[in-house]
Amino acid sequence: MMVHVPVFFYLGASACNDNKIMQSLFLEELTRRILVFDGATGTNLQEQNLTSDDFGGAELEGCNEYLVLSKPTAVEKVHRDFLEAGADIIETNSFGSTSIVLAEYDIADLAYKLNFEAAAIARRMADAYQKEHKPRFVAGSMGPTTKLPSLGHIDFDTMRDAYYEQTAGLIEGGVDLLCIETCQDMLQVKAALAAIQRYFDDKQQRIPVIVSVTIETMGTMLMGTEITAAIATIDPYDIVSVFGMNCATGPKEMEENLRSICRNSPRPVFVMPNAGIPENIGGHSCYTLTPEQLEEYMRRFITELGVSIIGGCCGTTAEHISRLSRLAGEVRPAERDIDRSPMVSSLYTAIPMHLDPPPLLIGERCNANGSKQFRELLLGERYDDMVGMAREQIREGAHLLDVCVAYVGRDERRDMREVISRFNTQASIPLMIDSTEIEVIEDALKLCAGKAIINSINLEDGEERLTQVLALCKTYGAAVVALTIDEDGMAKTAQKKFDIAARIRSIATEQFGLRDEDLIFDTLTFTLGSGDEEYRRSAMDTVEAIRMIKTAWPRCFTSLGVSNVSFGLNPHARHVLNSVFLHYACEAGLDMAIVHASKIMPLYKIDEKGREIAMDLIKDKRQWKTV
Ligand code: THG
Repeated sequence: MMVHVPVFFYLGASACNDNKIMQSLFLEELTRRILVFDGATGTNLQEQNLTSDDFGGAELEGCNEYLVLSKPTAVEKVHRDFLEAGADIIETNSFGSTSIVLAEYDIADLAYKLNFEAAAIARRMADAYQKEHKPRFVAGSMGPTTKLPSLGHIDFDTMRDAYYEQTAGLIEGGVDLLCIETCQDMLQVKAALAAIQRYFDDKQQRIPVIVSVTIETMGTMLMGTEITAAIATIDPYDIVSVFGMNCATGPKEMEENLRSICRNSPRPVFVMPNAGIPENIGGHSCYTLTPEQLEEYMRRFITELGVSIIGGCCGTTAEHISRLSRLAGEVRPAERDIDRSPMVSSLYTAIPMHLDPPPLLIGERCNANGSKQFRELLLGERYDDMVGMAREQIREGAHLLDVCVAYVGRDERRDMREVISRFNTQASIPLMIDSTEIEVIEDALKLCAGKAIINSINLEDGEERLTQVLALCKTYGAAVVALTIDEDGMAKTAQKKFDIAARIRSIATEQFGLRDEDLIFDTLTFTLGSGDEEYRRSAMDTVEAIRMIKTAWPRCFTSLGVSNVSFGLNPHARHVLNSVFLHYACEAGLDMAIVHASKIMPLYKIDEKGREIAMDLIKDKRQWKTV
């Protein structure tokens, strides 16, 4: 879907409905002009030829973050040079100031203090250069740490808590915004965002947040994440005001991915390239991109792609920033054509939630209740072989995987962790977490680097459990399947299904700030295979409710567990009925379906007789009985 949106629309129309963030002077300035970040901190500290004493002793040598205590004048000089060059925003010298990184120097306990001091120094410097027509801002730098949670180097909670401490130090030290930068692993970004959200909730305040990912020369993030997957993963987080990329390469190598960001991310776009890819000159690695060259790339990025925040990463000097500052005064960003199609993502790739033609196929076989093979692997704790089943479903055409490990007598939390930690890196497609247990769902979300879907919520036991899961959607940036079940049980009529959907939608959007596109309604698929009188008309009600939901809220999604419809029939009849039912539901607006992908047949492959019998069954044509 193409929507023509002027570049600053996202801010003007309120990126979120929180007044405080709209009062941010930084975001206001961004609607008026191109803003310029500073250049490299690390390389410009190195230029000063600091001694072991400057670092506070041999054991701390190389720990740039400690300089805010041991040699603050060195940090001030970097800030001053960039402010003199015209930078609107300076970044705190706190890239590695989480307890995770500082532990390598045995100073993990100084994390809060180092962040606070880094912020305070930058604040003082920025304030000294503050002018009414040129406000200066301080961005709190939050680096990726040295650990990759998707590879199991660190668990989510430990990482989140370390980022929380960094957030507290930076904000209490006086930063205007936070910059989660040089991101390598989207699970790391989620941990940082969970920390920041928690801090905002605890203190009832918020400041703008930038997320900036690093795309390596191979064209993906270090963990293999494509740019569209990173965009999809960030999309649900309304605390993120700006999205972009920095580091690893020069501007030339960034162009294609930057184009994707400008096209697919609704937020203002940020770019901070290195001064080229370092070249080995006389045994030293040198950054060789000149200020003029950087300026020319940036001019195009602004005027052709619509980038609105620029700066420099490794190897960029005050001279580079001076050029960019002058450029910013001369140009306006291009208007962007933003494609706002909602996506889900794995660690690696993104896929639209509405395929054209539909449906999005959700593999049903990684379900301990839905597959004997999967259940037996689970009982044997053959977790790696379960990955094999996931991969088989991908080969068979699944776009997404439903994962259910609930089995009586087993520890579902442990099984879910074992399975999701593997699927996250070893299955390439997005995941649907199929569980009714809040702890199981949360454990799974802490291991999913992409934007996942929770399966499912309903109102069977009232609103309490439902609201707990909706809160998880916000914290972990997930979409959710909502079943049309309420306190009276499973809705049978189309109207009742629609009414329950409406009730869930209003709770999700009004109380939790979810968007229509985060909601996937499942209007319940009962079996027609048993001949049970009560359910003879059920398929029509299910499909009619899909139509009503899609008509009322076109941005909401719909899904069905299609194979339920044919329980009790022989395998061939099941495949025919499932396929015909799926086709029929898609005509009414069904977006996705949980299926055995390889067993779904296109209608033309089903003989006419089979199609007719199946349709008669679906439409409850009584004459079918006598055929
Ligand atoms: N809605 C939502 N989630 C769901 C369902 C739904 N999750 C579970 C289920 N329904 C969808 N998944 C399946 C999985 C397998 C089968 C049916 C639905 C199935 N399995 C074969 C059987 O039981 O005969 C077993 C095949 C085997 O053992 O290999 O039919 O409706 N939101």
